[in-house]
Amino acid sequence: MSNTFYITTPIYYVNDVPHIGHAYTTIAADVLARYWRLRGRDVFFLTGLDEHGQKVQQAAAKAGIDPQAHCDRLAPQFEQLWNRLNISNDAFIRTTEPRHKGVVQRYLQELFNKQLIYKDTYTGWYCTFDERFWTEKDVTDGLCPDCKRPLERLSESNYFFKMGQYQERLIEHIKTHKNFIRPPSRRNEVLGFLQTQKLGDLSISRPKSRLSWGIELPFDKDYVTYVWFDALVNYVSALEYKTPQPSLDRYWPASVHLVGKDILTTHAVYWSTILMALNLPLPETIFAHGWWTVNGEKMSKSRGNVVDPNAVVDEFGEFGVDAFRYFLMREVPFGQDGDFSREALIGRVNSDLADGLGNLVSRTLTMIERFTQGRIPPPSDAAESDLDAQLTQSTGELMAFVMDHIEQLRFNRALETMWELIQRCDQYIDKTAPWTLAKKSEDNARLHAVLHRVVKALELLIPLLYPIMPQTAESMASQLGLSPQIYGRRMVLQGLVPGREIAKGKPLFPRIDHRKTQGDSHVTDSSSPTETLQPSSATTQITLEEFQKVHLKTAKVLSAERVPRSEKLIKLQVDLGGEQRQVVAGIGKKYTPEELIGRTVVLVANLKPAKLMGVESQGMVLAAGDADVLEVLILQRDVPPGTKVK
Ligand code: ME8
Repeated sequence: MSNTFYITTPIYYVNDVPHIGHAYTTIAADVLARYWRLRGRDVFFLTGLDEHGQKVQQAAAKAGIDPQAHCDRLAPQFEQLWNRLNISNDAFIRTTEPRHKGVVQRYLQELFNKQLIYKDTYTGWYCTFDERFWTEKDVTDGLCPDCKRPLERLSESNYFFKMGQYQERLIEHIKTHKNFIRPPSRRNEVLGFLQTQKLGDLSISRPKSRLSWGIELPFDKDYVTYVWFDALVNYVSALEYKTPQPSLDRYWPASVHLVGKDILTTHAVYWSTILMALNLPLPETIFAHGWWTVNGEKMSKSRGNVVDPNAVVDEFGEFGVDAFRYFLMREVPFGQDGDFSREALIGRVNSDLADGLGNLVSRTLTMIERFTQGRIPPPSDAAESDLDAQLTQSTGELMAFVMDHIEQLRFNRALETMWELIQRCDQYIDKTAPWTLAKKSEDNARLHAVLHRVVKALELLIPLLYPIMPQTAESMASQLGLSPQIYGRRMVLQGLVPGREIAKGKPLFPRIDHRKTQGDSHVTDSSSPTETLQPSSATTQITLEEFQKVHLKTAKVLSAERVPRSEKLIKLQVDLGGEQRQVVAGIGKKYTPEELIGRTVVLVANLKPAKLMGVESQGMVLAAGDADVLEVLILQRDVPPGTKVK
């Protein structure tokens, strides 16, 4: 594997107000950049702005200013937001920079010289808003299929790039490079389109009479280049002047172009064929992620529901940045669509961050303060108990899974797995009961060993948490006396030194009061979330015999679909080990059918069959939560279907 890692985000339209969609792609890119830096790769992380085109020209005219001044006025809102969200990009490109323009012109000239660009007259339906022509078959009632605005019939001479001639080569490339377009559903989509439709040539110019705000064609002064040709070239032009030389050799081809699903075709088809024409290698991966809605609705200026990340961070105070980063990476599988709501964010902050991670760190620190004079206790030479061995083993195994998940862009599963370790640490503490050991002076060595082991597990967790929640990881490390140092966007821990003082500080995440209305301060008590040192005792006790009446078994989900007309119910076909069952589960608000397929869940196998909305259910899937499902119990690793759970 090459030791470089070049990651890009789309360059966003300067005209837009930055919102959670832009933040999503940029945070995901940041996670990968931070992760690979920690793993020792030579990372280059690029983001930036797309500043040419009709919309910018129109907006500048409306504001009565020069387009360049208009861009200069707007660009800082993106740069400031990335700073605020702790984005560790190595460079920020703007397509109005003279050196970028020079590279675009050089490439245009090269293609023109190779006769891969020709002039032709085209007549078609044109959408001024989307700045594009539509073919006859796309258009109904003279309206733009995309924005539904009226189209104009336009005839004009333009320059065309011979994109069509690369069709077969592109199909072959996609077929032979399984990671080129991801996730696989998107790859199939692009392949399907390329295999059934003839790929036409691409108009890469606009007459200045219609649009002057663009890069002039080097071979015809009456034209500027099409904004997408200009924009896509940023991925290589930046390597010519934003990094130390020789950087094209060093970083190209890109490791990952992260994009939203809206711009997959421009990347997978336009960009790939342009690169072929320029004799440059294609990127290793183009990953198209899903789309965020807000409270179930499409986000748009006209609906007035565009979520400004600054406002989210402002509302949640000093821990807002990491809560926001956590939420976006945890809430939906990368590649699928997601829905943003304040309630969902608060739910995650409370259950995962305050009660989960925050509580574990806080109870560990409190025990070290109380039982070992605030100093990291030494490990023990004594033989490990089964409990110890289990924690050590699962820490190692789980962390290997986390790395694999991050490398495969399964950010939500990486976090799920980290939270499994948090849970195992909690269980280890509950079972070893340090508060009982502390009462008996002869158990001092055991007490020390137990607390040491918990800190050791956290020490391994911190670097993996760091790419997603850099501030939290740093604060955890400082509080646990691990002396984090930041070296050029990488965090290095000094390691676990017995005897070193811890520095218990403020809780990592306070609980938020759901009931308060937006705009209030939502922090219930910034000094202390509900810290649970000892597990709470159960209210109603049952005997083992009573419990054994319930048959719990693992079941592999073979297929899943929504029950029609129900928001909540999902119908699953599961393999119970030689037996197939149909189960209806009320988990549809939290899960999509796709993300359940192939997962191993836990089933109450001897529950009387019942009908839910007329659909028979032969069992019950276990899930955490009360009225609302928070999380289905999914096994981290596959075990044979039908295995007993006890
Ligand atoms: O398309 N959910 O810029 P753009 C998820 N300039 N991601 C979203 C989103 C949403 N609701 N809304 C936006 C352009 N995004 C071109 C790109 S690249 C050479 C040129 C993210 O400002 C997502 O990454 O419209 C999407 O692809 C991108 O913003 C579009 O940004």
